Amino acid sequence: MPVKMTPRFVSRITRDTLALILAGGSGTRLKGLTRWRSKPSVPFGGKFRIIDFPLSNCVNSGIRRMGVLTQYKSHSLIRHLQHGWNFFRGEMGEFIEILPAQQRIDAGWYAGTADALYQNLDIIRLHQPEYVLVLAGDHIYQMDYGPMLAYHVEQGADVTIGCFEVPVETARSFGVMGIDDDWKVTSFREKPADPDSIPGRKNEALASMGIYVFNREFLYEQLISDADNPESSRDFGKDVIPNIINHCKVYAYPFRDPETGKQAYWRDVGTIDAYWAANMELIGVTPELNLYNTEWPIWTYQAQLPPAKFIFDDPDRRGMAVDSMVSGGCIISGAQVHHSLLFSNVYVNSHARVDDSVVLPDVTIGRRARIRRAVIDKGVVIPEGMVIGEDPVEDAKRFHVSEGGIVLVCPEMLGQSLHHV
Ligand code: ADQ
Ligand code: ADP
Repeated sequence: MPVKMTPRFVSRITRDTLALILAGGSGTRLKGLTRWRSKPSVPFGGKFRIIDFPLSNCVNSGIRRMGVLTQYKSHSLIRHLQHGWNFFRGEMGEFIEILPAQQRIDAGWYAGTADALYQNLDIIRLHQPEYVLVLAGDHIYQMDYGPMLAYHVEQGADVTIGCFEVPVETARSFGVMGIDDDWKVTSFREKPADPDSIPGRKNEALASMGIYVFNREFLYEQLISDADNPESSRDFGKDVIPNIINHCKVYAYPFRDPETGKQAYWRDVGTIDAYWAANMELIGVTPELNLYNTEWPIWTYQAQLPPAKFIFDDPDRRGMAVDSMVSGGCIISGAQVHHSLLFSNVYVNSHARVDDSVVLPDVTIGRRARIRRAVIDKGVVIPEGMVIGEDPVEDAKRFHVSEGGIVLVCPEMLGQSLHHV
């Protein structure tokens, strides 16, 4: 006889959930960092990639059935998933499936986020989930999805949207919602030019995190009706969600830190400035994003590497890193690293100096080079004596210089081609 479940039986709810991670967007504002890879596979935080955050959130929340929808430049992402995310046990009903755009329905690629799901509707149906959790693959945050799913069930919602408060002046880059006293969503506008504020809090607006819990049948119906609508651009934020607000039960779920009850850490590292700043924040004494929280580990792939090494064999060649994070496999040989984040396998040679920079894996920094306020892409070899970050006019001739003055250095900008590691 089937056991009757109460809505509070969260483990049952997470087990009955299929998470679909949207990882197909192009992320063009990250410039050279997304020339050859999708935004979810951009390295972040010294040893992770951005997609590790939503995937780890799923695993840590007890959701072990996942699909990753890929499209744009997915080679690096797929390789990362194969290397690092292949620990699921099929015989226990766990899996991570890669769902590339593959023209299953017609000759088109994924037109928008809703179309990405629509084109995989038969596969989603086969898994028979009770709930579908739609996530973006390109945000940095640590979130237990269990309480959001339980809230969705308790409200009797058709769909629940994760949300947080933002200053009104930044709200136009989000979906902005209005709610009633019960958190039922009464309006939704995607990236409005004139965002509405929260009643009684004129400087704040309620922004969508772009994450949604859907009841299975409700999702199927909406995807099919969206596909039948010739006016639709086939996107959740632009089309599906605004079209259902008036006649369906759509609830907002505020993402809060479970310990403080305050707004939790959430970042969209969509620009070079935001990317640099979010990485640099981690170096601080008590960053908001706690990568050292053993209760919420971020899983990833990393090759077995020896410890970071600091060579200090001569008073004139003092190898050191201060106020910095340095990953495995790095060698700081007679060089100075200050207030910087070094990913794995970075070699900094004698008399070089690195300040306020984010250095991705497998970079070599030549002797006497000086680097300031830069993001150095994976595999770059900085020639001996090169100076970066001291003269914006010179830097702009060779590299990309962001609005905030951060210099992005990619292999091609130095005439170097890719090397695989
Ligand atoms: P955006 O982030 O602007 O807004 P979008 O560019 O569609 O929305 O990206 C959402 C996610 O879907 C990203 O992870 C992206 O990689 C992926 N994606 C985009 N196009 C895709 C496609 N064709 N196939 C597969 N994956 C695709 C959304 C919401 C807003 C909300 C913000 C929060 O629409 O309402 O406020 O997220 O950041
Ligand atoms: P990642 O670790 O993110 O995969 P890589 O530096 O290894 O970073 O390369 C990212 C992706 O870009 C890979 O799919 C790689 O094959 C591709 N790539 C990088 N540079 C080039 C290039 N010059 N020509 C063709 N493909 C490239």
